[in-house]
Amino acid sequence: CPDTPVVLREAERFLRQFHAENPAADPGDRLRQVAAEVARRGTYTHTPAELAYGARVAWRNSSRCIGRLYWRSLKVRDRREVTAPQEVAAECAEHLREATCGGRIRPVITVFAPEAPGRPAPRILNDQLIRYAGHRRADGSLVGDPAQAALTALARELGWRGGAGPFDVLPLVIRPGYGEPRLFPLPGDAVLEVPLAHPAHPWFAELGLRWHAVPAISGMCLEIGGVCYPCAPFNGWYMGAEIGARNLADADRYDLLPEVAVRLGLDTSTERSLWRDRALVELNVAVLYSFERAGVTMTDHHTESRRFLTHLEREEQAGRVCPADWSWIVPPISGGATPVFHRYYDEAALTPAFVPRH
Ligand code: HEM
Ligand code: NRG
Repeated sequence: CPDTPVVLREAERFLRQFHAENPAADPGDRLRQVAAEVARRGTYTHTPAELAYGARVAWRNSSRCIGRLYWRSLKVRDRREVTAPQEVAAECAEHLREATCGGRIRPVITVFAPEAPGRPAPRILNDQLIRYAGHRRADGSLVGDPAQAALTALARELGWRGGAGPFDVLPLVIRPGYGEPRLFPLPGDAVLEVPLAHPAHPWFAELGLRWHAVPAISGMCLEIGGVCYPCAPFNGWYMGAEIGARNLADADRYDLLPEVAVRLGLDTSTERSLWRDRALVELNVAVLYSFERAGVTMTDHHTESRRFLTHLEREEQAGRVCPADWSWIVPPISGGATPVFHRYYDEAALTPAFVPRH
């Protein structure tokens, strides 16, 4: 948490920006009020309007996010009064129900209590609200998502007795401001999943693959005007390639390319058959097809790349810098076939922001 002079400087910068983009009353009164509160408490309380604006602008400033065209539509759930782990867990489940909306996914953020001097905020130790366990077996091999092996081990230490399969939804692990983390299984009605099938290959469904409908990041800190909200899970919807070209394909994740290639009858004895590339494409076809069939919102990387360039144009027209990180914006398949590949971007780090939590 920043110290008092930094809080004050950041607060002033944020409030001036808020008033410039939301012209209303003279910011002078608000600036004086905040200065007095910071002098007294070492921090200050955002108004609901400042919080909603700050969260939307943090999305707008997320230089790794290709999905920013709709940044104004983010629904902000103000739950700053909530600190108790069981209430945080219940609100996370409600967040997921509202965000999932039967498959018509809506971008939502729930903002829990901020850090304050002498009052540490609760934290969700999961990096997303919904993640699949990575079970380490006695022989050292791993079943499920290797990226979740550490959290799965922690959940087990805390008493989790979940399954041993490849797609077991992890419980939430929530640490209060003071004290030990506790486990909270997600209620079944808060988690929508999509079984994966391929439009042309009936055998694909037999692989038993699935993925959750909503990516809800819970491991980043929302920073607004010198105030840190370490517990502020947010979600949009998936771009198919996140699942088809990374989660299911990366060698250190589900590593499915060899199996899919063999089932496709490809020659895996030489790289020059491009079996990896062909397996990747079919895996991505299956992901997009399955989400559409299930009526779950998902975008593809070609459409999203075009939308992102529209977003850049709009930001430029509004007289703003739109920071972007090429290495994250360019999709992990067919990069050069999307328009976002063929240019450079501003790399400024602007605030408000989502920052990796320390
Ligand atoms: C990253 C798409 C909504 C904030 C990303 C990435 C994609 C993406 C493809 C790169 C992920 C990766 O390579 O692992 C989308 C789409 C959305 C959406 C399609 C649909 C509405 C949101 C929302 C927020 C957000 C609502 C915040 C309010 C971010 C941030 C990152 C990111 C902070 C970087 C994550 C990190 O550093 O690990 N997004 N996004 N996005 N997005 Fe979005
Ligand atoms: N690649 C990660 C999710 C990262 C963020 N992506 C989004 N965010 N679409 C994965 O789970 O595959 N979002 O807020 O929609």
